[in-house]
Amino acid sequence: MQRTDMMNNSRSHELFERAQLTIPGGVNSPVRAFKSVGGTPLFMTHAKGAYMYDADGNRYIDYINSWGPMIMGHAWDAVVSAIQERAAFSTSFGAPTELEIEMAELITSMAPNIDMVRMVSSGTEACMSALRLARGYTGRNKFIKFEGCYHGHADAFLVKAGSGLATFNIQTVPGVTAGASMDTLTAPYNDLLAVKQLTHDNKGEIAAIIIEPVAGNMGCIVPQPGFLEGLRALCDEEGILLIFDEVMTGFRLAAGGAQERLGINADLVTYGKVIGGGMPVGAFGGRQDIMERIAPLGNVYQAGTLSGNPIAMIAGYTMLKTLRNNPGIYEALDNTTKAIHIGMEDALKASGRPFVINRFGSMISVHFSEKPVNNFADAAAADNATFNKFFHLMLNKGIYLPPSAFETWFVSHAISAADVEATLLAARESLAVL
Ligand code: KE4
Repeated sequence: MQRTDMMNNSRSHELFERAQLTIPGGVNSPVRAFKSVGGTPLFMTHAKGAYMYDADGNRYIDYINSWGPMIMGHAWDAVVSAIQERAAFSTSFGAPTELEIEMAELITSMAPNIDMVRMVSSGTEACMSALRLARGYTGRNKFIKFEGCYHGHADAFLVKAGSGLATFNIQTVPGVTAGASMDTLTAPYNDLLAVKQLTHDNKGEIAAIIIEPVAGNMGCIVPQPGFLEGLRALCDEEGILLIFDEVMTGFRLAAGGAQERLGINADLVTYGKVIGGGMPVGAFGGRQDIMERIAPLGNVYQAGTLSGNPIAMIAGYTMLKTLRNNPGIYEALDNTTKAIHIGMEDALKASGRPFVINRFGSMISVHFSEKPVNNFADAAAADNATFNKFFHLMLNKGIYLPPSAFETWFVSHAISAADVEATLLAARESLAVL
C-alpha cells in the first residue's frame, strides 16, 4: 500500500494499524480511509481556523472542513464557548426545550419556503425521513434519484450512489434487498429527458424526485441551465414532490442555501453539516401541509432519541446566527474559491494536462478530464489515477484535499489569501512532478 511517506506520518501509521484491530477498516466512515487514493489515513489531533494538525505534528491547510460543516474554519470561538457553557446544564433531556424552538425559528427565517422543520442527527436521517414523508403524503412508492448523488446510507438510496460508493466503485450493496431498492429509479444528472421518460413510464407512481441541487458527491457537478427548472415544472405537472438534498449546499451557498441562490423552491429540503456547526445535526423541512403529516401530528412516523439535542442545537444555532448576521461571509467564501479556481486553472494550463474545474459558490473540484464533467459518467471517465497522485503530492506539501476525485472541495472562511497562495504554489510544484 502506497504510504504518504515524504512527510513523516509514522504515528498515523501506528494508529491506523491499531485502529484496524477494533474498527472495521480503521475508520468510522469509509471515505476517511484513503482507500481510493491509497496510503495511510492521517489521524488528526487538533485543528484551528484553516489548519488541521496530525498525530505527527504536520500542519495542513484544510479543504475538507469535516466534509462541509466547518464553514467558519475549525474551533470557531463562538461555537466552542457555546458548547462549553451549555454542557454544564446537561447534555440531553429527552424532553422539549426552548432552544429547539429558537433553532426552528432561525432555520425557517433563513431558508425560503420552509414553514416547519424537524431536527434529526444526520443527513442520512434527514433524507430517509423526507423520502418516507413524501411517500406518505402522496401515497406513492417510487422515487427518482440521480446517478452519483449521495443522500446518506439508507437502503433505498444506495443505488448508483456517489461519495464513498463512487469512490470504491460499489455498484450493489450486500444487505440492501431488492424489496428496499425496487422503487428507486435513477437518471443521469442534468438529463431532463431521462427524467421525463421515467415519469412517463411510471405515471402516477412516483412520490418524489430527490436531488443535490448542486451535486458534491461526484466532485462538484453544476446543474445546467433549465435542468432544475425543468424538474420543478415536471413535479408540478405530475403531483411529484421535489426534494432538495441540501445537506451540503444548505447554509453554505447562501443563508437560504441553493433555493435562495438558484431561485427555485423545493417541496421538502434536507439539511446537515453546516446546520450543526460540527455537531451531529440534520433536519428536514418544507410546506406546512406536508410537514403536518409527520408524527405526532400526522401518522408518518419519525423519531430520534437525540434529535434536537441541546449541545448540538446550541452549536448549530450559534453557527447559523453567525452566518445570518454576517451575509458578507458568503461573498468572501465565493471570492476565496474564485481565487483558487483562477490559480488552479493557470497552474493546470501550464502543466499541459487536460483538466476541468467545476465550481459553484464555495464548492469546487478539479477533474483531469478532456471533456466537460456534467454527470457521474463524465466524472468516472476522468483520469482519476492522476488525481490520486496529485492528492498525495499536495498532501505532502501540507494541503489536505478530499481523498477522492468523487468529492467536492470545501472552502472555509478561515482560508486566507496567503493560504490560497500556498495552495497554488503547492499545486504548481505538484503538477510539475506529476
Ligand atoms: P450524513 O449521514 O453523512 O450526515 O449525511 C449524508 C449526506 C446526505 N446528503 C448529501 C448531499 C451528503 O453529501 C451527505 C454526506 N456527505 C458525505 C461526503 N460526501 C459525508 C462523508 C462521509 O460519508 O463520511
